[in-house]
Amino acid sequence: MMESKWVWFIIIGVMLSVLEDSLTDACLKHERVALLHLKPFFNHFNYLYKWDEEKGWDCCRWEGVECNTTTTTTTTGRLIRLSLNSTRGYNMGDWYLNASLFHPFKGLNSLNLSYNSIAGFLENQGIEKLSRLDNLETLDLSYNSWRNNTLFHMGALSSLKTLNFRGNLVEGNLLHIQEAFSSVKTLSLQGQLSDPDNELVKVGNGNFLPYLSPKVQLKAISGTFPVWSLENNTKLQELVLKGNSFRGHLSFSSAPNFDLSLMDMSDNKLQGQIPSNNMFNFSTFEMLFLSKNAFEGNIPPCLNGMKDLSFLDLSNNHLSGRVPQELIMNSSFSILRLSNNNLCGNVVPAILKANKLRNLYLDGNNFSGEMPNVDVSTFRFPTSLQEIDLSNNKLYGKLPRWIGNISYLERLALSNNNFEGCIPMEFCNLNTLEFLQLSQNNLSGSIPSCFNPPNIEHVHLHGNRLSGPLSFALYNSSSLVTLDLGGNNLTGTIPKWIGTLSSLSVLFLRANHLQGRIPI
Ligand SMILES: *[C@@H]1O[C@H](CO)[C@@H](O)[C@H](O)[C@H]1NC(C)=O
Ligand SMILES: *[C@@H]1O[C@H](CO)[C@@H](O)[C@H](O)[C@H]1NC(C)=O
Ligand SMILES: *[C@@H]1O[C@H](CO)[C@@H](O)[C@H](O)[C@H]1NC(C)=O
Ligand SMILES: *[C@@H]1O[C@H](CO)[C@@H](O)[C@H](O)[C@H]1NC(C)=O
Ligand SMILES: *[C@@H]1O[C@H](CO)[C@@H](O)[C@H](O)[C@H]1NC(C)=O
Ligand SMILES: *[C@@H]1O[C@H](CO)[C@@H](O)[C@H](O)[C@H]1NC(C)=O
Ligand SMILES: *[C@@H]1O[C@H](CO)[C@@H](O)[C@H](O)[C@H]1NC(C)=O
Ligand SMILES: *[C@@H]1O[C@H](CO)[C@@H](O)[C@H](O)[C@H]1NC(C)=O
Ligand SMILES: *[C@@H]1O[C@H](CO)[C@@H](O)[C@H](O)[C@H]1NC(C)=O
Ligand SMILES: *[C@@H]1O[C@H](CO)[C@@H](O)[C@H](O)[C@H]1NC(C)=O
Ligand SMILES: *[C@@H]1O[C@H](CO)[C@@H](O)[C@H](O)[C@H]1NC(C)=O
Ligand SMILES: *[C@H]1O[C@@H](CO)[C@H](O)[C@@H](O)[C@@H]1NC(C)=O
Repeated sequence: MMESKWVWFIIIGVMLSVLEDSLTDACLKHERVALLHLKPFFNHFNYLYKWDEEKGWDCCRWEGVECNTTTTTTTTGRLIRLSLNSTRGYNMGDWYLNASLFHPFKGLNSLNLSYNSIAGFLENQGIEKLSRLDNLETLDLSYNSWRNNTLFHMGALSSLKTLNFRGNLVEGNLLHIQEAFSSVKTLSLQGQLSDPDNELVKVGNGNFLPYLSPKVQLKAISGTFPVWSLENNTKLQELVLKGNSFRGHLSFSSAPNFDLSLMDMSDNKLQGQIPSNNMFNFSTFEMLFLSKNAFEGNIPPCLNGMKDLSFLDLSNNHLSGRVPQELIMNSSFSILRLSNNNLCGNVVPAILKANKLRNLYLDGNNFSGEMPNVDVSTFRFPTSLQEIDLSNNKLYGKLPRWIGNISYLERLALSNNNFEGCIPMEFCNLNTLEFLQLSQNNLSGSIPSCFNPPNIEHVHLHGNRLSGPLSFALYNSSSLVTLDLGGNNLTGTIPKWIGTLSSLSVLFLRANHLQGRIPI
């Protein structure tokens, strides 16, 4: 008995060691050994204790390790992704990494070293040491203590496509490091750690996040607009220099001739007019963000000539004058944001003919005009609209009934204008509405009792002259989070159904003539 048991052990042992390097789902031995050499440097707080101790010899099943299951040869290696992010622990003190430890991973495609307090490589090693990894396409070095010199040598990584360098200790004038980015397709040099992330994402439905995620990021960069970043870099597709301190005019010394589809210069200190000559005719632009600068003057009509431009953000500048009508009517935009400037004129006729616009933000300007009431049975509506923000302007007149025909409207903000009259019954047709803000107008009459959009989340109606009892409007709105009806002339008792709104967390009813208690 004893003897045969030992024989089995030996046979299994031999089989394992023979199969080990050829099993399709198992890691290669030399890669496992290399991982075990790395482990002590990244195992603070015992993050990686499971690696060999619990998960056994198949390193492809270890935390943060991903293998290519279709690789059969040992020439490229099997390990393709290594995520060592946050494995060192915060505040462990800066340290220097031995780049040679990564050399065995010949097939490595993606390496994540973020949040590890790495200050650099060991003496006589530069980032170029990693250039032996000729399959490396994604490198995340964010939130460490890398300094300037790392960036200077980034060019050595010829296979690199995406580099995240956010939150490191790089500063100074960028002019010297341009050659470092010759192969990187996405260049993003973003501002301080404390900057709120991608404020723009909030305006839409979040779909733009992937475009905006910073890929290369530096701290506190200043100077004039870095024309060089475009001129000798014809492969560049996205330029994100958001949240820095670039000053002066946005200007180009020669007719642009490149592949740029996204430019984000928002949150800088650029000033002067937005260039209007053909120097700014980027026919390849799909997204252009110039918000939070000090641009002044009129919006140049040439922006309308960028036929593929779908997202334009000029908000939070000092732009004045009228908006070229075509910008709203005939452009290819799906998102147009001109909020918080000094723009004026009657924008209503253009809005009525908005063709492809999905999100329109014109809030915080000096726009005037009256919303006309038209024959709802024949009028062609701007049906593409999903979000409209016209708040903080000087619009007036009655709320038009045709708003109820904008079938996919999700957000409607008209607060702080001079609208008057009733909330039309047709608003009850807005079945996709999530956000309604009509506060600080002169609206009167009662809230239509049929108003119960199934997905409504926020309703702001304060500061009007709405009257009558709270009938059955919103009584069924389990998604309602905010209900602000303060400062109106509502009467009657507070209905019991308010206590049954399961998501409600903000309720303002003050400054009305309502009676009774708020049911809890
Ligand atoms: C996996 O390996 C196969 C064969 O070597 C290769 O064609 C493929 O590109 C590899 N996949 C990745 C994601 O590296
Ligand atoms: C590392 O990053 C990946 C991807 O974001 C994440 O899923 C994982 O939890 C992170 N690891 C640690 C230890 O935080
Ligand atoms: C790297 O890890 C960080 C932290 O977990 C994560 O936010 C980031 O998305 C990861 N990067 C990649 C390229 O997966
Ligand atoms: C760096 O790692 C390599 C490979 O493991 C090793 O041969 C070398 O001695 C290490 N260098 C230092 C300075 O520790
Ligand atoms: C672009 O390249 C040309 C030719 O190599 C060179 O003369 C010029 O200075 C470069 N421009 C910039 C801004 O680096
Ligand atoms: C912009 O460039 C496109 C093609 O590159 C051209 O057809 C168009 O006429 C130009 N527009 C202006 C205003 O220069
Ligand atoms: C804008 O579109 C309207 C029809 O929708 C058309 O009549 C008008 O000519 C267009 N204007 C321009 C400048 O293309
Ligand atoms: C707003 O426009 C009106 C004319 O419609 C003008 O009288 C007023 O000065 C403008 N206000 C601002 C702040 O530009
Ligand atoms: C607009 O909505 C009304 C109902 O409020 C409907 O009678 C009318 O046919 C709609 N018009 C169009 C063009 O869809
Ligand atoms: C509000 O509308 C009423 C008429 O319905 C009018 O008398 C009043 O002046 C308006 N108030 C303001 C502030 O426009
Ligand atoms: C509120 O409604 C009452 C009648 O219900 C009316 O007498 C009063 O003038 C209204 N107040 C305001 C500010 O509209
Ligand atoms: C990066 O290092 C700092 C301090 O070490 C210098 O002040 C910067 O000028 C330098 N930046 C560049 C681009 O060389």
